[in-house]
Amino acid sequence: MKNLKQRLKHGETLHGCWLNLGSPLTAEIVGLSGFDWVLIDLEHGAGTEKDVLAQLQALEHTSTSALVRVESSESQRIHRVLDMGAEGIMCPKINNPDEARKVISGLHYPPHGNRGVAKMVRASQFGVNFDAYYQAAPDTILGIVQIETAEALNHLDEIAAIDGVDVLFIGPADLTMELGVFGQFDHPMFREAVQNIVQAAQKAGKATGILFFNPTDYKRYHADGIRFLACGADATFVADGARAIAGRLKAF
Ligand code: 3PY
Repeated sequence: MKNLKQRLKHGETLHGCWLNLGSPLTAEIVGLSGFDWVLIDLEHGAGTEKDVLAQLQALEHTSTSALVRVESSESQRIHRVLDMGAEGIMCPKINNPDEARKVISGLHYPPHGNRGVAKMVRASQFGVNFDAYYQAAPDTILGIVQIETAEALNHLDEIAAIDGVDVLFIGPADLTMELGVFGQFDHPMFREAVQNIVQAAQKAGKATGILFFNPTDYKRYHADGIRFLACGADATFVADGARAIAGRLKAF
């Protein structure tokens, strides 16, 4: 089943990773590797909005759900990638409830939001299945807001309570930078922030997500109550694999 939103609602723990290279071939390889979801990254990735389409097409025949991180909460950015067929959107640096509501409004058709209606888009199989897509959209489009600023930490309950916010996703690099403890994921300030975010999400019946690069961190974050877990990126998979092989050759 590709419906991440329903899988999260049913309490599943879901594993994902980042796609930063903008490459449909890499997307396809990763999509065939057993992750529940991948995130095509337009905030820091090498690809542009134009590269999203081919990656979505490459992922179509895999069992992996395709999400997109947009660079900003501007509705037009969100509408375009949803129309291409993204199953959900992640928005970086959401500071307060007003910003979160703006993102969520961009995800949904009226009366739930301000998404423009175009029947002939790829998301609805070019209009062939528009009615079914439109009906299902409120229950299938996943809304993910990133909690990675000091300001957001003061509004966790209000952000988590917004209808349509499905996941509070921790940005560990940005959040530790904001807290003045960059990269110190054991630091008490970061650990306290993680626990407060999980608590706010759980109170509102929402999920928490995080990105990490060392698989051994999985245990701790899972024990924290985080169940939307991303480990690594296509770029780091290639870099790690290349370094490991080159190192072995040198060792002979
Ligand atoms: C962070 O670590 O800050 C992120 O947003 C993940 O890219």
